[in-house]
Amino acid sequence: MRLVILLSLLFHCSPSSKDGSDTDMDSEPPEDTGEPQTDDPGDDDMFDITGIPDGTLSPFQDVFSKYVNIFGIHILATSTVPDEKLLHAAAVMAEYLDNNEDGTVDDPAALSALTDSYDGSGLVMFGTEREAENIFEELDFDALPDMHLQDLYAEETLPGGSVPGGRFDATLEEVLHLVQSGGFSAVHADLAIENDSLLAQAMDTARGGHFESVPDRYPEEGWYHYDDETCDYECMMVEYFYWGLTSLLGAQDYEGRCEEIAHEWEACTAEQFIETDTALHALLTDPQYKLPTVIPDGNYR
Ligand SMILES: [Ca+2]
Ligand SMILES: [Ca+2]
Repeated sequence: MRLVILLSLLFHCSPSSKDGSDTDMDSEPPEDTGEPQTDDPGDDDMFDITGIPDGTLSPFQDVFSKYVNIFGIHILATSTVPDEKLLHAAAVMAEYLDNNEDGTVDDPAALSALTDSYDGSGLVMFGTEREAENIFEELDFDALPDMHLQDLYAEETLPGGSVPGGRFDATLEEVLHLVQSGGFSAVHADLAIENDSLLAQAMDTARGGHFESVPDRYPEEGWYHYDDETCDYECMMVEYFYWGLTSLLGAQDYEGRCEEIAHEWEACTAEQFIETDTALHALLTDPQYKLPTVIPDGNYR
């Protein structure tokens, strides 16, 4: 499983560094033609694909050609990404943020953290990982805005959902990484991606100890034992949150999947998760965090 939480090359780790030149909303939808702005996400316009808007995102115009704006979060895609897959990612984004699909983002503070920190947040979509690598080689990173970004590839984006006995729809993972790391964990101290937060404590239990880096051997008693050496402690926390929430919501519970992921995560059905990881389960279901309770299905409103 790929481990990129954020495009580390693009992601700057300094605290919120919004340069003050933007007002909160001015980098928003490209076609703000004076029509009533789409506060109503049921408005079809929310899923209109346009070109990359001028303004903050201009430096991306050489690379990406398709754009959707979901509640202020940018989704940019290269020309090789099929529209259907871009729209699937957009719907999943909308569903994670407005999980009860009533048209209002469930946790406005989390959304604000995503849109107002740095130069905003975005999902960057490429046709393939190969394409992304080729583009990164050419990119002038210094010219890009200081954004919180997550990548997703069309080759792993499955609008029809995960395939029993086959591939997992990575949209559910990568979009969650963005929304959690820049949103949920940014505004709720218990979920913070830091040592000793309740999320960190739960993870230490799940791994069978506190490991700043991947141990030679994980203790037998753990159920989360990711072994990617490039994934540091913070990265491990983002993956852990993803495993927990998607397991709780049933996304990992299909033919062949538990076996496929067992080397990394052993609590793959909701039942197993609730029984095994009581600390994370308590966190994920605490109503004060307003976390998603239904796995996105790619259909928003
Ligand atoms: Ca809502
Ligand atoms: Ca839905």
